[in-house]
Amino acid sequence: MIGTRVTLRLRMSAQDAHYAGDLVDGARLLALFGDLATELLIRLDGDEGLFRAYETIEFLAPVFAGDFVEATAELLSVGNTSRKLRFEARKVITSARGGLAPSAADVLSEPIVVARAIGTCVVPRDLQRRPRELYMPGLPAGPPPTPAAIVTPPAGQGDVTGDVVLTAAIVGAELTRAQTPHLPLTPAEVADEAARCREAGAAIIHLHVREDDGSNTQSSERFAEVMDAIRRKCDCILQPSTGGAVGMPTDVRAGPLACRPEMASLNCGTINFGDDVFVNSRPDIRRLAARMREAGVTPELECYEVGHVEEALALAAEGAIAAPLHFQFVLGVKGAIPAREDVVAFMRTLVPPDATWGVAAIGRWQQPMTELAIRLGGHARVGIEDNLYLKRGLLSEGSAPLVARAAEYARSIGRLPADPARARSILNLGAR
Ligand code: KMH
Ligand code: ZN
Repeated sequence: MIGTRVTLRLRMSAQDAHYAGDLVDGARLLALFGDLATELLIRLDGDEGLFRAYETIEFLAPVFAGDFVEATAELLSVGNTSRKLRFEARKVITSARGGLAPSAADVLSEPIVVARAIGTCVVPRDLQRRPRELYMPGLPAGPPPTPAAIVTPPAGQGDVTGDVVLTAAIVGAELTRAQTPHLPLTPAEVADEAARCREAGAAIIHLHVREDDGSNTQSSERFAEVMDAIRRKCDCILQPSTGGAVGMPTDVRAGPLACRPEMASLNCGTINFGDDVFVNSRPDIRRLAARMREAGVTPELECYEVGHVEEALALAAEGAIAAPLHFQFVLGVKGAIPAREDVVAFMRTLVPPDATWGVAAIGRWQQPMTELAIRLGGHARVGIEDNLYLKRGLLSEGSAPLVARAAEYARSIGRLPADPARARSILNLGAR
């Protein structure tokens, strides 16, 4: 099964120390990765397989004799004979230094990542001893499927090999040209940027609009103007914001619903938003949900906290919104839930089996959380609304490079970026 993990934990002995100062050599960690790959392949294929190549190897911190190292391997994708794996080794106990007894050691409260790698192993077809459906549930029994069959099974929550819906958040409401010269403002600029993002792999444009001077507006006329300009350039699903900018009244925020877009964001609770408060009272959420229902708009349920998922489920139980639900876990807003792997792992357990979910993470967490969501079978939103930088110190030239990176990652683990038609089917747009 994609996502399967195996773990080894062992103590580095004096025999493992190779360099001065009891330093363990990197090859020792690669031997651990090799053992992990072997175990994973045996579990999947009943065969040890062969290691073919490492794509990346990073040595990130020193390991000494006496350290306890925990190493994991995770299955990223499965081809006809190839199995792509991600490895990570963490130091969990370290021998104490600096004048203490030689037998002193400390348990690390935060494990230290000492090495990471991605590699591919091969199990020849005639040596594969497990039926393919064991690790590709949902695929018919029989001969191993072609790569095309692996990447296009029917959509669904557990569909980790299905297409991924990428959303581009290209304007936002809280950022300015002073922060990035790549913020599109005019209808023509926004439309060009939407088309670039579609080209890069986005199916949905999450949309805020501005006046030409950069000020925020939720005017339905301005939304209509920008949406028309986008539609002339590309076929993306348009998802206007009903969050607007911090401090806007709810009725103002509802402005774009007059344009009857296919989707719109519906914010599911109040949070501290940096030093501001982003207010979404329960009555206001219901008012916006009712307006969306009247206009035939599918809400994307923006959840910045665990309790927001519960609120969305309550809305569904009341009949204010219709299943199947589509959740966006917005992670890393200062004052709300952090962007962490265990948060995603937990939040996805809260959504109903027929729901879809994605992750939108703020700032430097955008890339790792996007990749995590893609690995876990979710969808993802990227773009300069949430993150200005391609990497530390390097502004992204608009949102398209961020989309392209997410799309490339998805393809690298066997998931294809959905085009808008496929995204409509995955998200059941128009079926509510
Ligand atoms: N501008 C943020 C306060 C949304 O688009 O629905 C809210 C926001 C959420 O951007
Ligand atoms: Zn927004």
